[in-house]
Amino acid sequence: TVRPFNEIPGMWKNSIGNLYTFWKLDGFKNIHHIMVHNFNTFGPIYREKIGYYESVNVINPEDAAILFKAEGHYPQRLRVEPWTAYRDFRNRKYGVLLKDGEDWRSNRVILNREVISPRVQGNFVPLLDEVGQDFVARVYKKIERSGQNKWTTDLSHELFKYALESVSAVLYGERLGLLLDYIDPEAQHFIDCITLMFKTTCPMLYIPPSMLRRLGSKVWKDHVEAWDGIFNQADYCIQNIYRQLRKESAGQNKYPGVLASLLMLDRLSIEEIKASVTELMAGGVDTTSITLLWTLYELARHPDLQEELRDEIVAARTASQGDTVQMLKMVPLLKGAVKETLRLHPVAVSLQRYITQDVVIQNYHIPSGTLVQLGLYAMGRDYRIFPRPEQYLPSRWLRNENHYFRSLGFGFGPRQCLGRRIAETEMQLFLIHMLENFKIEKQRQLEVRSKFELILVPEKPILLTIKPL
Ligand code: HEM
Ligand code: 2DC
Repeated sequence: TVRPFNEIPGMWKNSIGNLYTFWKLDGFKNIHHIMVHNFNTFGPIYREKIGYYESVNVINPEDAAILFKAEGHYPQRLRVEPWTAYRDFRNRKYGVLLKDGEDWRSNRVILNREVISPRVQGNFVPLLDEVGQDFVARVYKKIERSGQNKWTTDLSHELFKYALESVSAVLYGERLGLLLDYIDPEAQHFIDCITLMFKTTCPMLYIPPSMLRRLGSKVWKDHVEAWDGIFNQADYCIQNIYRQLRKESAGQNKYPGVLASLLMLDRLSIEEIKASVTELMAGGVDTTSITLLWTLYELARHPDLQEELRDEIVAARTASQGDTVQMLKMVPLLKGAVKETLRLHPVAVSLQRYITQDVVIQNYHIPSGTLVQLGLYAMGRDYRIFPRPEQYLPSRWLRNENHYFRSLGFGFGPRQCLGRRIAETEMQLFLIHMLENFKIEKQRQLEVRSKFELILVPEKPILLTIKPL
């Protein structure tokens, strides 16, 4: 017999008390470890309430399947209140990230065509390939300047620039030039604003932004400043393309980028295009750069694997005879490496949906309308789901294994990551170019853990040494 909702284990009765304990445990930074702890305490399902935010948490792939089957026609995630509060405050439109219902769906369908459909992948490859080559050239220069035939550094700043250069190339069809010696202060400011925006979101997940705003709190002010910086820079880039497009009657054969394609398609209003392109630009920086940093960190810890990947890449390069799109179809282990990185170091601590029908999970009844979260970080490290979870093994993701609802780093279904194709292509090309040219090593260093800054990021800097092959 199915047990009632109110019998689900967990600490869901005293939400303010929980918020206080959470605070004392430095829970804002440790939400992923707290979730692991909760699954260990309560089992594969638990209910919780922290501040104003209540949810049921699950960890098993089979339960993820039930959750996504109940997501309905207009899948809805946890609303990130500070993000919508900013837009309401400044009177700006929501983009696809924040829209819901039919409004979300009609926008998403149009964006899918230009951003994630296989049709456009071929357009992105040459643009992103060029950025990858420029990154390699920049690393050679740094190595040369060091005079030691190697370069030891915290690569994160370079990776942020690489990611912004990549996503901008795809969105605007032209290069910003961030990988040159001169650092554009505007671009650097944009990058800093994204980091600040994520960081200041965290406390406001649990304390309503409207309240913090009335109290004139610093975190709300910083949050507004961060989004202002993001929108100003994106507006500037968008205006540029818009003006160009009106001058030169577009045409030619050159791919003009996502923004120009959307403008010419003329199915979304300019304000809607701006809103979603801004989200794409902001969403395309920390996500891919940090995933690449974690991947390099894992490769540095596994020299043999590095060699194996290099062999795969060399073989694919030869077999594809200069056709890069073709080449990307011949590197399954490399793709496995990115999946393996996202298993151990996911960007999103959880995936969530408000379910639109009653379901039964772990023999508990869960009513329609409940926010159900899949603990992505906890799932990736559970030995019942991934044997020897502590080992970095890209070969887990090769064909013969069971992947049923296990590869969820980009989410699932029609509401999954819109930037997924861009991110995957950008990361694959980066790793290909790096492995073709360099060996990655690391300092003697302890394990680096994750901390939660809305997305999960390394708790401390990762120092890598890059040597020419
Ligand atoms: C949504 C992960 C890169 C833009 C999401 C979601 C996840 C995610 C988990 C929520 C999906 C769901 O609820 O099912 C990642 C990871 C990335 C990455 C792991 C890289 C390693 C990017 C990039 C962009 C982007 C490069 C922009 C170019 C977005 C947008 C959404 C989203 C706009 C919201 C889509 C919607 O609500 O319809 N991402 N992302 N992401 N991501 Fe990404
Ligand atoms: C954060 O409890 C923890 O891809 C919350 O590119 C639940 C939650 C809800 C939505 C998630 C968020 C978490 C992490 C960051 C995500 C976001 C949806 C999209 C966003 C996963 C798990 C992200 C990073 C987007 C951000 C685009 C933005 C900068 C315009």
